Amino acid sequence: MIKNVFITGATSGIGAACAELYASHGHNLLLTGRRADKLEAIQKSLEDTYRVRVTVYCFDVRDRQAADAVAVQLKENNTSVDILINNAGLALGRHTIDDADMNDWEVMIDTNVKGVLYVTRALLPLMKPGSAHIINIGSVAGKEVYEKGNVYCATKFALDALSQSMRIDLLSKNIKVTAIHPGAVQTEFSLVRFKGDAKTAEAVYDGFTPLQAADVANTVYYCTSLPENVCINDLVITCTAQANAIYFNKQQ
Ligand code: NDP
Ligand code: 8X3
Repeated sequence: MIKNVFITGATSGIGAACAELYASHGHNLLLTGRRADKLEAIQKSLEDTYRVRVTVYCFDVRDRQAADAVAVQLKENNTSVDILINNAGLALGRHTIDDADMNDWEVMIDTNVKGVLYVTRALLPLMKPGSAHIINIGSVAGKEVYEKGNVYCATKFALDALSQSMRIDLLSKNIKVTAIHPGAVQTEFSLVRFKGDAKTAEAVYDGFTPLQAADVANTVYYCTSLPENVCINDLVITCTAQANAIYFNKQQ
């Protein structure tokens, strides 16, 4: 069955890899992000390659009105959402709590927590009881805190709590909720975290082979391909060289 898959943060990394994978399986895509040029390029490439329908919505998940407006548009077009992948998110900076930039805190909390809430709340009326599925991309940072991870970790702990809450609140509607918590994935994540400092960003992956975005996308796809009576609730995925948020086996 062809599904409508709504992916936030589809302009790079895990979101873009999910878009490609679902397109390759013939599903229709509803893709979001803030970079219009990237969205348009991905739309064209996926439509040309896979002959699927790709609709793009350029908006910031921190903008509640914008999320609501997308939902209104979908409703007017009679479009339901079968799979919602709450993926848009970021870390900004890596500082101790007495040294961090408080503006970075605001952006992380507004994006990683409130953004997920705004999008989920707006789209839930378009999700059919009995068949819809929400995937929340958490992090190992939402399972263990690490030094200088403070607010980023807190947002992912919050997302873990919200995933558990959503699962309970949507139980009577038979809407599946899966939280996927990746360890280090080589994407634009570190470049964003270190504000364009490519050297520091690349050094994050020194001495070990991290996950690639496609590894996470394959896992997301697997979770949404299971029989109707099966739901993976919570899943931690790391590369082989990572045990949890803190312990790595790095080669010198
Ligand atoms: P990327 O930086 O490659 O992708 C992040 C995506 O989120 C981009 O498409 C970006 O799009 C979008 N995004 C960020 N802020 C906003 C916003 N305010 N509104 C709309 N879209 C936004 O990183 P990843 O693919 O690695 O990250 C995806 C998710 O995975 C995040 O939630 C991250 O926390 C999580 N994660 C990442 C890990 C890693 O090591 N890479 C590990 C564990 C979890 P645009 O800039 O166009 O808006
Ligand atoms: C991203 C993984 O370890 O950089 O969520 O926090 S980590």
